[in-house]
Amino acid sequence: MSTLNLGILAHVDAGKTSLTERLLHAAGVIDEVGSVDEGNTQTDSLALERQRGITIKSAVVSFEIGGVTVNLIDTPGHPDFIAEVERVLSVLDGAVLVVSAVEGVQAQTRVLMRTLRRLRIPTLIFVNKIDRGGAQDERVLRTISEKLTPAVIAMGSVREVGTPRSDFRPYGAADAAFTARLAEVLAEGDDALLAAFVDDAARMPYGVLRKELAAQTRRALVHPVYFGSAVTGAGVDSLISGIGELLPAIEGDVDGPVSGTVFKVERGPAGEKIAYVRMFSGALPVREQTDAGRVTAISVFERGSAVQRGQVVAGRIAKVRGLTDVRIGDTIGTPVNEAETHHFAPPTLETVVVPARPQDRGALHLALAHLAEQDPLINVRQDEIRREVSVSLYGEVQKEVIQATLAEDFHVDVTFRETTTICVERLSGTGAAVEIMHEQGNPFLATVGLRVEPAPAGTGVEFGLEVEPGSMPPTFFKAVEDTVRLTLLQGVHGWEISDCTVTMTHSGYAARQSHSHAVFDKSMSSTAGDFRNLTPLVLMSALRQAGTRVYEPMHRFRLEIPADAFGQMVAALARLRAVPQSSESRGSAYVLEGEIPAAMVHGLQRQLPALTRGEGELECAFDRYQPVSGPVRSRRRSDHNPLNRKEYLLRVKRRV
Ligand SMILES: Nc1nc2c(ncn2[C@@H]2O[C@H](COP(=O)(O)OP(=O)(O)OP(=O)(O)O)[C@@H](O)[C@H]2O)c(=O)[nH]1
Ligand SMILES: [Mg+2]
Repeated sequence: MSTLNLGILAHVDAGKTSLTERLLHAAGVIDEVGSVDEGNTQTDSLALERQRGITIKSAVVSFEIGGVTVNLIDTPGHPDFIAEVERVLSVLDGAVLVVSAVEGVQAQTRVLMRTLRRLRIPTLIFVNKIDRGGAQDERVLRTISEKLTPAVIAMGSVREVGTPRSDFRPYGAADAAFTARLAEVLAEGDDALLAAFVDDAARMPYGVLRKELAAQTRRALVHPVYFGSAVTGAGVDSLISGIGELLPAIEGDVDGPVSGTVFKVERGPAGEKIAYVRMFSGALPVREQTDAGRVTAISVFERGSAVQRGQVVAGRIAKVRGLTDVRIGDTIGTPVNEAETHHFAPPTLETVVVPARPQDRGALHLALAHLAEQDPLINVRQDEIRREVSVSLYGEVQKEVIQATLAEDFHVDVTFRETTTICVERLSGTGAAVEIMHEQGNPFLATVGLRVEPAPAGTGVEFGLEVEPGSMPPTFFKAVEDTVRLTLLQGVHGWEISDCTVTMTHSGYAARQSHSHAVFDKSMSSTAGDFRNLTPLVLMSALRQAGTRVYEPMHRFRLEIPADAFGQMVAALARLRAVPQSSESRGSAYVLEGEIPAAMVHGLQRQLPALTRGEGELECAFDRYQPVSGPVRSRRRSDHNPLNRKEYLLRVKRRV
């Protein structure tokens, strides 16, 4: 049976979870439609989700359309939980992007659509909430084609938009304007069709156009647009037909090599690890030994929830138990594609987590380790000297969720220190340094030479050799490379250098030897430790020579405020180091767009109600990094400073 793994994505509150509920109902999986507001939906099943009425974690449910198993993944829309969306993207065959007919295209809508298009994920657009007062159909369609992509085709029209009676009527062969639009848009993506179109657009058979529409939707060249309401159910049947007709159902290669991706990890009632695996090829049976452990149980998503099975085959999604060492992003079996793993910006904030009761320190570490399994980007870090633990964050809502989860699931009450931004460091030029064994106060039995060069943003750290790979035992090279990567987590100013090329230019070691009749003598022969200790000194000196600059994260903002609040708002923005780049008056409101340092976003959120009598609306999304002007904040950890040679050598000596 073929499968379609379908993601539902949108800006927060657009109606993803409500639509998921409707789809399950229409497919006959549930008898009654649950409601987010009453906290009884299938996919918002966590207590916190039900209390807050927002989705926090991605959730999988399953239904059937015309012989195809559709695994539907409901994702969170709040930007603080974008990491959940990121992990899901690699397992999708298609997506439905939900846009609210009232709010229209929003900040996160653009971020998501940009990524879906870059990854060429076939995507239908569903304009939701047509029943609500203020809903617009034509205008939203126009902004979709202006702000998201011009390659869109409305699949029908809306009657009585903005009223509870509103409904969606799909277009057909008899709608001349629709077939003309189809021919026009599809001709853009297909030369043969273009030639036929130029010849005689009116005579193109409808069946051909419809087939071509499916073909081009599957190649993510065009995006059909549906309208409806997750609350009244209007348009939902048409959307379901569209999912069946236009998105690609996959017949997986069951006999191929075993290959799957882990996109979610959770803990079961007894604390056991459960990995959500999407299989791309082959079959994974119970009792199979994998790198992460032996599979003890498998439940495959089918008609609603997951049912116990002896194996999971290509195309399907299953909950797999027994993989004790598994982590999010892991591959089971052979890797499928070397696809990029980061589609969105990493967290830009961090905060120190403080247990309310000092005796909870141990419990806190354990709890955070569990949370990091489910959310690797929270990136738990410890400062041994200050005895502090800090986590990375996307925003204040995520912080509140972490606090509530620690209290409810782990019984650890915590507070947070002030939230600070995570900057990055980038190289300004090229630098090189070398330390030769037995020379110039190099106390280690190792020779290491390194050259560092800047690399374009987003390309990561590349480590290469300019010395013969056979010139040293592989473990020594590995020690150098591992230490290089570790050291780059804290550049000259203590911020991560995430993009650069490091080349090893010199190498040397003392071969294994000993005094006659004695055993191996560490003082005469190199060990991996010599390389681990020497590398930070060399690398830091190369980095200092190259020069580094600190960059801070910047967000794009869009503010909608009452016109009379304009003057005060502009003054407040200036205090927050925000730069408005455009302003537009819309009746009695003003729309302001521009850039603001990530550090100031929370301040703006806090001041907004007072500045606008509670009427202002703010959307923010990470945009880029910008060099910090003025003094830079250093984040160098107190217990680790290879920049200070004397102190560093003393510390290494003390440790040995
Ligand atoms: N009138 C109307 N309200 C809707 C519709 N769809 C959703 N809502 C309401 O909008 C709010 C948000 O709905 P959700 O389904 O939670 O939205 P979501 O996109 O899942 O939100 P997050 O997961 O938190 O990003 C709830 O109060 C819903 O009742 C709709 O079609 N019409
Ligand atoms: Mg939701």
